[in-house]
Amino acid sequence: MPEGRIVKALSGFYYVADEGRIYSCRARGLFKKKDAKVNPLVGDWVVYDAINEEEGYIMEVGERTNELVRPPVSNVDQAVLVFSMYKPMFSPLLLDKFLTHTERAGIDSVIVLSKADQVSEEEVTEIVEKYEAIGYRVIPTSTADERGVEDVLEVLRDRISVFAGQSGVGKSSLINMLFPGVSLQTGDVSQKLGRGKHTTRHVELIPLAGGGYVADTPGFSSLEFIDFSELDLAESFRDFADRSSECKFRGCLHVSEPACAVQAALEAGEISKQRYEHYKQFREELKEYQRRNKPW
Ligand SMILES: Nc1nc2c(ncn2[C@@H]2O[C@H](COP(=O)(O)OP(=O)(O)O)[C@@H](O)[C@H]2O)c(=O)[nH]1
Ligand SMILES: [Mg+2]
Ligand SMILES: [Zn+2]
Repeated sequence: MPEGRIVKALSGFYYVADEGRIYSCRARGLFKKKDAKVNPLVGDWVVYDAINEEEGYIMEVGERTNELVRPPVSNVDQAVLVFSMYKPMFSPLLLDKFLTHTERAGIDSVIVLSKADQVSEEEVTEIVEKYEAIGYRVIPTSTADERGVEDVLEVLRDRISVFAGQSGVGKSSLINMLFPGVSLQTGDVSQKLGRGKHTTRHVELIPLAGGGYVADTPGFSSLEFIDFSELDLAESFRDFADRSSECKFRGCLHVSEPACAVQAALEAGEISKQRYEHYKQFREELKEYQRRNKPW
């Protein structure tokens, strides 16, 4: 039986893309996966049974590499984190926070520095070098001179991407510059209207001319440390995780443990003091979240 990818889900139909065709499929109830029951999600690879050239049934849902709740989409290859250099000002704290969430979700990140035309070259370079040293791709862009277009198109190619970033950073402008005629839903607006938070948002994967898909709804709108343990948080800092195997204690949280490779790297100036400060701040937020949400 053929395999395809769910690119849209609406009113009980799953739209499966396969070799340039879209089949509107029904699912035969829920699928058993080990002991839990799973519903098909946009992004899923599925085995389907076509009854004609337009319709079919989903027979099987493939293993997922990851799964987001808002928007409900699976198998995301990367988050494109859009951060503007100006209005709103670049916030390393917020970027580090987004990165903890993408790492926790098991999704790679590409950092786009938008509105690069508004600041000096030095300011841009400093951020590029800092985050590339940790292992993230960083692309400065500007709609004023179409800077970065080729680089962003290249990283989007053949992958499933979800855009993320505060309201006003230039997500819609960027999408318009990259793909004239394609629109990104304003998740921002529906949240202001009080929707979006509790309802399952509709999401659609938009196929890109060069191959790959972009989710039409921005992701990572909630940045609370839900579903994080203290160790999860430590592991969500790539620069720490790279060194933690050299810490004396397994499960080291890099705070006051002896023979900690992360604290040593911090002393040696190999880990950014600012990143470490953010880590400690997020630990407090995480503990506060856990206190507020105790089940007793
Ligand atoms: N100077 C400059 N302004 C930009 C750039 N990208 C977006 N903007 C402006 O920033 C504002 C917010 O952009 P928008 O795309 O709506 O942001 P979104 O809320 O993230 O979708 C708009 O006024 C845009 O014109 C850029 O590269 N350079
Ligand atoms: Mg927008
Ligand atoms: Zn350690």
